[in-house]
Amino acid sequence: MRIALEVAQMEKLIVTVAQTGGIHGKDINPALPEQPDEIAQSALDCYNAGASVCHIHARDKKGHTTGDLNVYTEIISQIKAKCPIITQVGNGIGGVPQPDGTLRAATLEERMELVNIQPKPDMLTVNMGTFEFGYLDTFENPLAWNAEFIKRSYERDIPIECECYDMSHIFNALELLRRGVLRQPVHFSLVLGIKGGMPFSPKLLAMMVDHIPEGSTWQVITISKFQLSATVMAMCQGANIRTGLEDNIYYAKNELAKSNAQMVERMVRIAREVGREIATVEEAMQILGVKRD
Ligand code: KMH
Ligand code: ZN
Repeated sequence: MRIALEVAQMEKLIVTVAQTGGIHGKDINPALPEQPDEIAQSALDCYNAGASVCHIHARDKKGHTTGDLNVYTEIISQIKAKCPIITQVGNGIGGVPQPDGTLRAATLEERMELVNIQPKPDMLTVNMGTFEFGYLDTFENPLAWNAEFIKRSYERDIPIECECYDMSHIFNALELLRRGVLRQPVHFSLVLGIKGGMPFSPKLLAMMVDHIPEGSTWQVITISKFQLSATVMAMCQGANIRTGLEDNIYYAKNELAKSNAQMVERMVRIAREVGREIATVEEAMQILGVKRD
């Protein structure tokens, strides 16, 4: 069991904003940034509010999720032109619309291409196991494919964040660590509340945290109704924060969030109130192992 740390002994807190996501769009919250200029402007607003990492998904001109590398190029270039926030591309891409109106999961081939984005993203995520993702049916993340993705990312000096939706995903990460594929410290996102993965409960979160190696960084991702309470609970245990419209379109019950920056501002405010210091981009780069050319 982990021994609790005093807040004053905790590492500086990294705030990630997941602004867009790969599933829902402006149809359910008009403030969700879809186009590169909107994503870059929102990233700047979030940086000014205290975010040091911007988690990215790409949309085409119609707002549909896309794996087109040119769109990622545009997004990352525009963000870099505005502020130094760490750019992190989600390797799930999301649900790509089909002619019949349904969504298909992005293919493993499309997703592997993300290791080639130019300019280089500062970080990439890896989803640590295959499971039935609520909206998309099977979300394929085979261990051997993940190992190859991580290997190619490290070849470009791009650090990885591990998204774990289930206990078994933590053990998949530990297996890749044992094989020397993943490097310490591992950066974990503990994702609770996605249909098909583990639901959110304080006990399930505590069980996950108990199984990550000492020295790892972690944050909790929960969607919608538990996001605020779970994130506050986690920050009091030394976790980093992820917030934003990818995970939650609401600011409060029945009240849509006005912007990603509004979500960041609240989390920074609460973190400061509980005594956590917010990491600058430079500090977050150091903690996450981000190296720029
Ligand atoms: N949508 C989140 C629950 C990714 O983009 O690769 C998980 C996520 C992973 O952000
Ligand atoms: Zn994502």
